[in-house]
Amino acid sequence: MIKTLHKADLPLPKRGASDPASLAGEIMDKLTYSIGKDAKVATPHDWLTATILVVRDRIIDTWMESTRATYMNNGKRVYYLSLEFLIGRLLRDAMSNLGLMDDIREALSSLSVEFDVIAGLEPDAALGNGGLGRLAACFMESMATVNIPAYGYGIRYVHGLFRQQMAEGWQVELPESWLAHGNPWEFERRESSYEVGFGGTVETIDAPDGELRYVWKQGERVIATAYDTPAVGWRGERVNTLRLWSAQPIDPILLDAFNAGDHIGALRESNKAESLTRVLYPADATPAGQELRLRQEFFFCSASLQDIVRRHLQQGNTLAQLPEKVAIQLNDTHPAVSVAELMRLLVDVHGVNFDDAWEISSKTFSYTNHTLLPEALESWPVPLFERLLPRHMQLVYAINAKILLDARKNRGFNDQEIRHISLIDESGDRRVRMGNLAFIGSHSINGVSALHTELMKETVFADLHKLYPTRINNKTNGITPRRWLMQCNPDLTNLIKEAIGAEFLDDADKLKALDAFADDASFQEKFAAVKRANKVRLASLVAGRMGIRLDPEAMFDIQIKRIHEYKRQLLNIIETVALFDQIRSHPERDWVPRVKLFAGKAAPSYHNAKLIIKLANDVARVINNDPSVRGLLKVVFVPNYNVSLAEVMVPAADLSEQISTAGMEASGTGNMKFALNGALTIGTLDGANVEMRDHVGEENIVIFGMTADEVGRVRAEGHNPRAAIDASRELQQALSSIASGVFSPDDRDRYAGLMQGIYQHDWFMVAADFDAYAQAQRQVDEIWNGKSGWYSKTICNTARMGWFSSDRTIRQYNADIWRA
Ligand code: 4GP
Repeated sequence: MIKTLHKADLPLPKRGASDPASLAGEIMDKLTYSIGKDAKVATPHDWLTATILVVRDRIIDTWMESTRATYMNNGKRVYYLSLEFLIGRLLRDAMSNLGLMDDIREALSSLSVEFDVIAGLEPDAALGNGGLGRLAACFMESMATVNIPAYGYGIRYVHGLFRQQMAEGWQVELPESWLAHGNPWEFERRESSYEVGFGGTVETIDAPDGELRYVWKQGERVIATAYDTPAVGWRGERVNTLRLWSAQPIDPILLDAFNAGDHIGALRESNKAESLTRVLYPADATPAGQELRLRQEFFFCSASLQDIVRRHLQQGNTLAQLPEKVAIQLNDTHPAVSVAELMRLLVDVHGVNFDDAWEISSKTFSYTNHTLLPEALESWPVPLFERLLPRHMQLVYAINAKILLDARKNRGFNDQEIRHISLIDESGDRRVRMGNLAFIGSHSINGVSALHTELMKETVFADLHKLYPTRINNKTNGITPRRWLMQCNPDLTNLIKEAIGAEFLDDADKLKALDAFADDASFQEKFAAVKRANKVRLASLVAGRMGIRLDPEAMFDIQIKRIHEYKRQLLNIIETVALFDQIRSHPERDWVPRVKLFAGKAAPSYHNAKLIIKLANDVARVINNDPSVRGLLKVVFVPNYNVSLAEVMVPAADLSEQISTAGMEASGTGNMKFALNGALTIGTLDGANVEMRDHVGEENIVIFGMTADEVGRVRAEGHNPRAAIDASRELQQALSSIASGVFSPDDRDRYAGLMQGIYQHDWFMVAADFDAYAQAQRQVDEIWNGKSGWYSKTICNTARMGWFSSDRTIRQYNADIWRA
C-alpha cells in the first residue's frame, strides 16, 4: 500500500532570491511563459502583468503560510463584510510592503522598462464610493499588518465607481472598466461556489421531533463564485484574503429557447444573473432605493455566510462554537440582512432552535455605523423585502416580536420607544429598518469618532441605546501609513528616517520624535523642499491633464472628497468668490497667492451636488481669466477623483479643508491623510477633527465655526440665515453675484435656486459659519506669511498623527470586539 502523506504535512514552496538580477530573470520568465510574449513586441501592459505576477508569487508564499497556520491552530477568524472596498492600485502597495521597491525598479530598468510608466497603467480598482470603502481597504492592510487572521468579503463589480468627465464644467458619468485587461491579482475559485436564492414561497413541515420546520422554496437561483485577492501586510509577514463574489447563472444558456430560434431570450437568465454584480451603486450616503441593490446585498451576504459556516464546520467545530471562532463585522447597514440569513442557516438548514440561534448569531455579529444622515440608514419597503426574501421576512418578524415583547414587559418601554426600536418603520409605508436589524442583531455597535459615537447615542439610536446601554462603543477611524505616507510620499518618508531613524515604519507612534525638529531651521528647510517637490509633481499632473499652469510657490489649498452639501464645498467656493472681490478691491494689500484645488464625484442623481461642481468650474473660469488676480488666486477642479489622484494631491497640500457642518461628518479620513503629510487643517469641530485637535494641539490646527451642539440648538430653535447674511457685506456680495449670474452669463439663473437654499433655510449653516470661516482663512494667511511658524506647525502635524494609524484602530477592534 502506498503511504499517503497528510496534505498539511506537505512542504510549502518558496520563491528564490529577490536581487535585481534574479527578479529580472523572473520577469522575463513570466513574460515568456505566462503571457506568451517576446520581449521585442511586449506592450507596457504586458510588462506590468509580468511584474505583478512576479510580485504575486512572493505574496503567495506567505499567503499559504498564513492560511495554513490559522487552519492548523483553529484560531478565531475575523470576517469584514463590506459592499465596498476602495482598494485602488495594488502593485506599489505590495512592493513597498514586501520591501521590493528598489530591486524591482532596478530589475525593470535593466530590461529597459521604466517602473513609473507601467505602474501608471494599473487600473485603479474603484470598488467603493468614498470614505466607507477606503476605510475597508485600509483595514484589510492593517489586519494583515497586525497579524489578525481576517477575510474581507464583498462584490466583484465589473464596473466600479463611474469615471467622471467634465463637459463644459458639468459632471458626466462614464463606465469604469477596470477589468478590461484582466486582473492578474485575483484567483478565481470555482470550487468555492454557492447557490443564492430569491423569491418563491415558504412551506412548513412537521418534523419528527414535533417542531415545525420551514422550507424556503426559492423562486430563482444564481451562483456566487469567489475571486480571491491577497492582502499583504507591512513587511509581508501576513497575507489575508479579500474574497469578492461574482454572480453567474445556473444555466448559462437556455438551449431549448436557443434552438427554437429565440437567441436573445436564451440568454435572458444569464444576463439577469450577471447584472447582479455588474455595477457598484454610485450612492454615498444616499439610498439607492433599488431592488437590485437589495439583491446585491443579499447575494453577497448569503454567499459569504455559507462560506463562513462551511469553513467553520470543516474545521470540526460545532455551531454553538461559532462566536468563539468567528467574528463578523458588518460595515454599515449594507450587509445587515446577514443577521436574518445567519438565522435562516442556523434554524432552517442546521436545525438549531430559534433562541439558541439568536444567542449564537448576536454574539457573532458586530456593526459599524458610518453616518447619521437619516437618508443613509437603509430601509426596504415591506412588500419588496417579502417578495424577494419571504423566509427572511418571517424571521425579521420573529426577531421583532422577541425584542419588542421583552422591551415592553421587562423594560417598561412606552409606545413611542417601541415604535423607535421596532424593525418595522410604520411612520409611512411600512419598511424594514436595516439599521435597527444590524443593531439588535449585534453585540457591539460602534461609531467612527468620539463625537459621532456620542451623537449616535443621542440621536438615531437613542432608544436602542436605552435598551442595550453597553453595546455602543467608539472606534475612531485610522488610515494605513504605508499607503498614505511611505508610498505616496517617499521623499518625506526618507527625510523622517534621516531625522529620527526607521522605527516609525513599524510603529507610527514613533513619529512623535519628529516634534524635536519642529523649530529646527535646517529641518524646516528640507521639509519645505519635500513639500515643494510634491507640489511640482501635482502641478505637472494638472498641466498634463488640464493644460493649467500652477505656481508651486503659491499656497495649495485643497478640498477633495465626495461632493455633498454637508461637506460644504459650497462654503469654500463662496469664500473664494469673496476673496476674489477683496483682492480686486484692495490690490494694495499683501495677499497670499493661493491655488484652490477641488476634486470629487457627485452621486449621479444628486442635483445640488452636480450643480456645485458646475459652480466650481464656472467660478474657476472667471477667476482664472481675470488679470487683476493673476498670480494671486487660481481655482482648479481636477476631474475624476480616485485613490491614485489622492495619492498625488495629499502630499502636495499646504492647507487641508475639513469644513463640514458640525455633527454631520461621522469621522473623515482624508483629514488624517493630509495632516500626516504635513498640511495645516482648517476645519470645524466635526468628526475626527475634534480628536485631531487634541493630538496635534490647538495651536497647530485652525478651528472655526459652530459646534455640533450649537448646530443642533439653532436648528431646533429655527435658524434665520437672513440675519447672518445682512450682517456680512462680504457674504451678501458673494451670494448675490453668484445668484445673479456673474459666473454663469450663459444661464443667469443657474444658481438662483442653490442660493435660495441659503437665503431661506441654510440647513448646512453656510451663511451661519461664513464669517468665522473667512476670518479663519485670513488667520491661515498670517501663519503662512510667517514661514517658519508655518513649518513648525505642519511638522508638528506629521509628528503627532501617528495615533491615527489604522493599525491602532484595528488593535482596538480586536481588543474590544473581535478578540481574535
Ligand atoms: C463615511 C463618512 O461620511 C465619513 O465621515 C467616515 O470617515 C467614513 O465613512 C469611514 O467611516 N461614510 C460613507 C458612506 O462613506 O457611504 O456612508
